[in-house]
Amino acid sequence: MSRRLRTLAAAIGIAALAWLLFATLERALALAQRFMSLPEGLRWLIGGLLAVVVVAGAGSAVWLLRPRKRRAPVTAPDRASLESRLAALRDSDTGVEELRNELDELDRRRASASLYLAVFGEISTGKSTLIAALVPGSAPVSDVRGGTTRQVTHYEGHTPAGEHWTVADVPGSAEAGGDDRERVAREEALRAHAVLYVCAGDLTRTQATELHWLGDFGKPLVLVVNKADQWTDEEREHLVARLRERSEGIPDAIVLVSAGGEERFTRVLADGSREEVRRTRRTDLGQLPDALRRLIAPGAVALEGQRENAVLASLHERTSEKEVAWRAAEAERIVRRYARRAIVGAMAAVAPGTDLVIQGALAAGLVRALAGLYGVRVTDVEIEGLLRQARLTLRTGTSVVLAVAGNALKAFPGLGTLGGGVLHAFAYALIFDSLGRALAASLAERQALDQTDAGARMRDLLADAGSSRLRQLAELTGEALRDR
Ligand SMILES: Nc1nc2c(ncn2[C@@H]2O[C@H](COP(=O)(O)OP(=O)(O)OP(=O)(O)O)[C@@H](O)[C@H]2O)c(=O)[nH]1
Ligand SMILES: [Mg+2]
Repeated sequence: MSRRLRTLAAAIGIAALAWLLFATLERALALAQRFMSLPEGLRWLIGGLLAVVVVAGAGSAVWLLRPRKRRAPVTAPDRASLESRLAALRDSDTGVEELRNELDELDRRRASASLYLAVFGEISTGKSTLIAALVPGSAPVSDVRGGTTRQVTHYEGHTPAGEHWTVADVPGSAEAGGDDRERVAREEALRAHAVLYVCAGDLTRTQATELHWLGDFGKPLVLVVNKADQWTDEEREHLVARLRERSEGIPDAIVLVSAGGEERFTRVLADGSREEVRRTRRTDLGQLPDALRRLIAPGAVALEGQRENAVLASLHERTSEKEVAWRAAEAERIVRRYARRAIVGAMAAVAPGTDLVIQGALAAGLVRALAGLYGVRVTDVEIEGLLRQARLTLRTGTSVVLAVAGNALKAFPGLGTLGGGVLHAFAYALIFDSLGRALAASLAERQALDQTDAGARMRDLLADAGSSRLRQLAELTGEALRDR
């Protein structure tokens, strides 16, 4: 179009716009005049309705346009407290070496001053193919369907801005039976300064959860939608709009790419023979290099604090899991030790036929040992209160306990050969085991000595005739009596 024609078109456009504005103004004035001539009641009613519509419209606009704030990253404990917790666990031999190694890796990466990028996402979304395009010269990726990448592989190269970086290819998540590999992938994502989260279409619920999880750790990330070659322009636009809504502002950018890769198919030739054909797809990284440049612009040193925070927060969770497991195992050992003493005590002190009475000093020792394990302070008065309640429970539950013990004796006839009093010995094993387990569970959950809660749990356990538990108690009783 020539310049004169363009000027003419612009002039016509401006005139049409002015005319439209004038017509709208005239119409509004006419409406206002008609409005003023209405009876006063009707004027108030229409005015009120208009006000409601305007306020609702403005409210919706504000809500839709509100800035999406990134959630505050999870808080991490300070390094010293984490180290002392790991040191305390080390004696317990519960595989804490792996956690210590994580701290060493944290230091190693900081010292290397290299920027780490993790390419993370579900299986077969094209992560390895994308890395081959991002880090030219990296080892070629095999082209098998699903579960190709089994471990973390690092590729060294240069960022779009020319700085040194290390890109991690990790196993895909959501693979059937691939929980361990998924854990490895997640840990690597947390170790990186920034993450590319790769998907190949709309986010599934699991992918959305994964993305939120990364967001919670405050990871700088780009959502990469791969295999864009499969969609029309309209579908791509629609997809990006939908992803923008579903990802709730977590990614720093959303970009569409075609990582490329190879496709294979079988061609039938004119003579009826078949031929395997391999074809390389075209790589189109679109806006990804720009988005990446912005993502890692602060550099490894500036992003280090955030990275360290994510690793320490994850270590805190993993350490807590180990502590819980270690305490549970330790509680089990304590309960077993006291149940054993109760069995021996029962044989020495209880004449067959007498009521079951909790052996006070022993039970108090059990409560103190368990409270100490869970770091809960208990007074003598509290212990006495708990034992009083346990005795009351027993007074009404003696027949239940003896019935359970009687059944156990029948089920494990070997116990009968150990002589008289075995019924009572077994009953005490059951009582101490129930009291100990009830208290340990209550302390673990409430971090306090809650008489009512522990009492209720104990009642349930006393009546619990589950065969594996009874078998363990029968074995303990037999062992304790033989070793006497
Ligand atoms: N259509 C299309 N297919 C692609 C594209 N990029 C990768 N693929 C194909 O997707 C499949 C999986 O690619 P990979 O790179 O192995 O995927 P991955 O995410 O590393 O897979 P895992 O390691 O198993 O998690 C392969 O068949 C690739 O050829 C793309 O841009 N378009
Ligand atoms: Mg892979």
